Amino acid sequence: MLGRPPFYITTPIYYVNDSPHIGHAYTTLACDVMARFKRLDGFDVKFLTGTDEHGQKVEKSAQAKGMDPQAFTDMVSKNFFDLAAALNFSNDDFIRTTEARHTRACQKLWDELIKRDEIYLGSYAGWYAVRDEAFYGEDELTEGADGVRRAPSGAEVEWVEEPSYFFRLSQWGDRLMDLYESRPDFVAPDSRRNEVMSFVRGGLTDLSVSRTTFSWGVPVPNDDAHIMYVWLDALTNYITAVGYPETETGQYATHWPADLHMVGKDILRFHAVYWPAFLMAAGLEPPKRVFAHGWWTNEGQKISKSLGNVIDPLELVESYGLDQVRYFLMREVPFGNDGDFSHRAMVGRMNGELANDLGNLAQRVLSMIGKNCGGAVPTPGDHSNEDVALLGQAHGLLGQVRDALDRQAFHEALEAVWVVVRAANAYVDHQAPWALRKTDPDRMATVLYVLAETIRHVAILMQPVVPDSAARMLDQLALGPDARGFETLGEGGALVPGTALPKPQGIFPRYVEPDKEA
Ligand code: ME8
Repeated sequence: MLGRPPFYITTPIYYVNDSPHIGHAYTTLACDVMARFKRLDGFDVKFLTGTDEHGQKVEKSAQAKGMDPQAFTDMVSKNFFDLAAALNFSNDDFIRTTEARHTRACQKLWDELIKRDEIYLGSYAGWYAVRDEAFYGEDELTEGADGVRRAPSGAEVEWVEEPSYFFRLSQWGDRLMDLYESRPDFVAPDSRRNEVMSFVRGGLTDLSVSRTTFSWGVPVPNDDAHIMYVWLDALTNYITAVGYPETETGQYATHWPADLHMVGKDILRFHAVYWPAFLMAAGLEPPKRVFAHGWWTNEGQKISKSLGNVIDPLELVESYGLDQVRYFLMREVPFGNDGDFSHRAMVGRMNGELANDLGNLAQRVLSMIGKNCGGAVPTPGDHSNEDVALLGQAHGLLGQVRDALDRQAFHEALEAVWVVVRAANAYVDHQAPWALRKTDPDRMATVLYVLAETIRHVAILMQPVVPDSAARMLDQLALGPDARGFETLGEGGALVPGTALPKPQGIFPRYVEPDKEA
């Protein structure tokens, strides 16, 4: 196929039982950074997010509000939709599982599984946790002092007995193990891959895939008494959005299998075990990769509604600034590990790295150019070894960032950029262009040119993480929309001496504690 290679990335679709919080923002942000990077790197990206609107949990939340489930889901789904705009997410599609396109896809997948004898009618008697929308075996439960039985996630379980269709999951263990073994990148990070493999190795039982005791879901074709189990419904969103059941044409043909399903560690089993089994059973390709990231705590405490410490991403943006929050979330913890949100850590990164390291560098260099080079890109002379070394580091960045992001190592990508930012700061101090102004103005011009080129590389590569701020840095270098893609990195897109530059302005403000403000 000629043209741009496809890249399809998805977030989980979020339950509409509650408002979006930092965890939801985090997963979608990670996908946004990937999507923006891949677009700049020449890929034909499809970036999907959306809301999971069926099931008992959502039905109960609607009842608690005294609302009709559809009206309730319309209301809550909008909060997730609006979050995408507020956090500058660049998703190309927003799917809602109550849409007609999705019902059609689910029912078609169901028919296919029935046709292939992968689903049969039986009856279920066992434990169910509404909060997780998951079935649990007796051996997985614990009973607290209060006599309440709980799933490993802490969710309360209830006994359920009802007629149910089952998916023959027990038949898929060997083929799933083959998938994990033949494609070591299928589940990441490695520690999670090991968990999934030991779960499957432990033996799989058939999975209940329909419910009869409530009605808020996709109807099972040809059996009105049943609605589909919400996870079968929800997982199908990933193929609905590329046009399933049409598989020969359209986005399914170009973009399936998905390159990356990004999920939190809580829902890995559904994505790395059930989902590939459903797909393979229907004769469809499993996704290429599932990455399970860690969970955030708030000032060291588990985030929960009952503790009242849920972090609202919009409030964070209000307090610290959008790009500052985006940078912090991607930089603070090795992606995959759990992370702790604290005001101290947030301000540390914001002031130390964005305001001091990068903001000051750009401000110093651009104001020196403004004052001493007639406000235009200076004309460089011969390069010294130090110039060549710094430019070499800047030119090498794309390869490093690409390699890190292909592994979803966002923190490593940012660290690679910061190695260059710190080198540029050391170079300014060492070259002291302010002193050269009188003694050797030609050398000053070369030094400032090398620095401006370095800043150009940093700004272009920071676009996926801090899109607005990077755009302002590129504006200050008078680089138009066509001069911001990765094809301009390196010498080919080098700044043209003599180009007039606008008056520089600070990009990353320092955080000042409200009580210390003048
Ligand atoms: O599970 N830290 O939806 P959900 C980091 N509808 N991420 C967190 C988090 C935290 N403290 N809390 C939540 C569902 N998340 C299903 C998904 S997909 C076919 C169906 C993030 O609203 C993380 O990505 O409970 C987690 O997997 C997701 O929110 C769960 O969102």
